Amino acid sequence: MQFRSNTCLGLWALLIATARGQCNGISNLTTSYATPIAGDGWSASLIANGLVGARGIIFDSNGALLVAQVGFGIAHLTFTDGGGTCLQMANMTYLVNSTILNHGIALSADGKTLYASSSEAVYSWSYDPAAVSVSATNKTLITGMTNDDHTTRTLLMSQMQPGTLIVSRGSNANIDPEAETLSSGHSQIKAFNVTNVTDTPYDFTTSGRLLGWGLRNSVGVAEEPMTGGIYSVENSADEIQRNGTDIHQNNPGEELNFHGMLNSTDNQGGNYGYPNCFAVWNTSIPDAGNLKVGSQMTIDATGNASITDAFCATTAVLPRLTFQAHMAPLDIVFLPNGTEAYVTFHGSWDRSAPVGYKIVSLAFNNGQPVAASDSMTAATDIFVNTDNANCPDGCFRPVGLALDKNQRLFMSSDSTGEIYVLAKTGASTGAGAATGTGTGSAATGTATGTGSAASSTATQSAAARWEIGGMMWLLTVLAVVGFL
Ligand SMILES: *[C@@H]1O[C@H](CO)[C@@H](O)[C@H](O)[C@H]1NC(C)=O
Ligand SMILES: *[C@@H]1O[C@H](CO)[C@@H](O)[C@H](O)[C@H]1NC(C)=O
Ligand SMILES: *[C@@H]1O[C@H](CO)[C@@H](O)[C@H](O)[C@H]1NC(C)=O
Ligand SMILES: *[C@@H]1O[C@H](CO)[C@@H](O)[C@H](O)[C@H]1NC(C)=O
Ligand SMILES: *[C@@H]1O[C@H](CO)[C@@H](O)[C@H](O)[C@H]1NC(C)=O
Ligand SMILES: *[C@@H]1O[C@H](CO)[C@@H](O)[C@H](O)[C@H]1NC(C)=O
Ligand SMILES: *[C@@H]1O[C@H](CO)[C@@H](O)[C@H](O)[C@H]1NC(C)=O
Ligand SMILES: *[C@@H]1O[C@H](CO)[C@@H](O)[C@H](O)[C@H]1NC(C)=O
Ligand SMILES: *[C@@H]1O[C@H](CO)[C@@H](O)[C@H](O)[C@H]1NC(C)=O
Ligand SMILES: *[C@@H]1O[C@H](CO)[C@@H](O)[C@H](O)[C@H]1NC(C)=O
Ligand SMILES: CC(=O)N[C@H]1CO[C@H](CO)[C@@H](O)[C@@H]1O
Repeated sequence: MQFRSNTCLGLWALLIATARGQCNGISNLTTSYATPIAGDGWSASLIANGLVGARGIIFDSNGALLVAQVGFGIAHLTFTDGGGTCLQMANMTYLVNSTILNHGIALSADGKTLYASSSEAVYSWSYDPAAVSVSATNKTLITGMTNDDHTTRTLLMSQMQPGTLIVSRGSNANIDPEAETLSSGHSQIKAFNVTNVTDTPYDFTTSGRLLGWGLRNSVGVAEEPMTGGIYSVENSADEIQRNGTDIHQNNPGEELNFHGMLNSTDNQGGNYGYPNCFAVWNTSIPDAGNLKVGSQMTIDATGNASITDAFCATTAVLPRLTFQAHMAPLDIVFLPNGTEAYVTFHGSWDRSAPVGYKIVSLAFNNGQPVAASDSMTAATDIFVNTDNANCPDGCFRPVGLALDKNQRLFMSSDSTGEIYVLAKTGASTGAGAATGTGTGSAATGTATGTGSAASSTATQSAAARWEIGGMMWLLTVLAVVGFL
């Protein structure tokens, strides 16, 4: 009884503090750029920084956030949690130190196996979330994925069919002719049964179940929780021309694609068009005919007179939604009740006015987007930079998304090495969890936190120097990191 009333009082204190915009001594961090803006019904806080190249993120079964850091490995983060967006990083520990890991991260259904990817391969470790440790050796599960240009290999463990790991591999160039051939293995999403992989790993190109091909670089992949529908978000081509006219500012559109469900082969394994057919965003283009938003169109780069709009219309799977060109979608996650999906847009480089650099919400119902496939307004902003004219240098660049058990939305930003949390205002998200873990850990948190934070800060300043000059930054990222 005593315990319960204390918990109750604590809960009330937190709720009142949160409502007043206070965090009981837990403050959010400050940004080196203009404070970003949360959309209507949302609040946001910056809760961790100093994480070089933070990409894919996922919560473990103990509520710690695992972060894949390009060129570093996998970090384990815990937070002092006052509920709502009142969080701050308490401890950061490296589970895996590896320079080859670059983006992909997943956990088995029981939370005891960790998966991560390099450009070439998918690895697994046994993972003890309580001891915060992984096995000394890893197992190689999938190999044969090396190619140029698009080098991330997004991983998604199915919740509907535990043991099935979905892997997305991009193209080796802006326009990659090899992707036209299924046997190249380029620009494909495949599913692998990783329950009991033998000592011989799968070869990505010759093994696995094909969920889709002709997908230029589909970095975000998610499973809709009510129906099990697999969705991906695709980064489409740069610098395109049509009928000799440069149409690259507003075309082609970025795509949301549907790949069916794992318990069926319906709507699955199709060709989504690349490198021949691309989704229309802006219909003010030469020879537009009956094309509308989301139609598959040809472009001059195909160099093949047989690849017409009519050919594209009959051979390429249509996107479920299309977005403004060059926004660069990198992740997608669904609310557990399937009413919304959130998508990160890393932001454009191939456009005179920067676009993207934000998180959006897409309304879903019965496992499908609510908006029509030719909608230009399907995406609602929920977290944006103050002024995209300052991007990329003076902005966050969102990459990974993860929902915690209280349905708060966590986001990584690779260029700034930061983690943000967003929560719906009015929802008492996280307050219950906070009473258990919050206050006690705050004091002891600093000790372990400082060691790893210090070493990453040193490298962070080296990384910060990359940002001197937009073009220098861009070239370095494209050459060294090699992804959007
Ligand atoms: C952080 O705190 C400040 C001051 O309380 C607030 O204005 C800001 O919106 C918060 N969020 C972020 C993302 O910085
Ligand atoms: C990773 O490197 C850090 C130092 O940068 C070290 O403290 C930590 O023990 C290493 N972790 C592993 C799992 O090797
Ligand atoms: C997995 O182990 C192999 C063999 O020891 C090693 O070469 C490779 O770098 C390891 N992978 C990662 C991501 O650490
Ligand atoms: C995956 O492989 C395991 C072990 O071979 C098997 O028991 C299981 O049925 C397979 N899962 C699927 C979905 O085929
Ligand atoms: C996987 O392999 C382990 C060890 O060999 C075995 O105990 C287990 O039964 C296997 N699981 C399945 C589903 O085949
Ligand atoms: C696949 O799973 C979904 C979600 O559980 C279910 O609604 C659907 O009927 C299943 N389809 C088949 C072919 O079993
Ligand atoms: C579409 O393109 C035309 C011509 O370039 C431009 O005037 C118009 O603003 C664009 N609209 C959108 C929504 O991009
Ligand atoms: C042009 O595209 C058509 C349709 O895909 C294909 O059959 C043909 O081989 C291509 N021609 C060349 C020269 O690539
Ligand atoms: C779905 O979940 C969200 C987040 O918890 C909540 O705001 C919304 O009301 C729920 N919608 C339905 C129809 O249950
Ligand atoms: C941080 O690490 C310390 C020392 O291992 C531990 O006592 C504390 O509970 C941790 N804090 C959090 C919030 O995980
Ligand atoms: C899509 C496309 O390339 N359309 C037309 C471009 O212009 C030539 C003639 O000028 C047409 O034959 C193409 O169909």
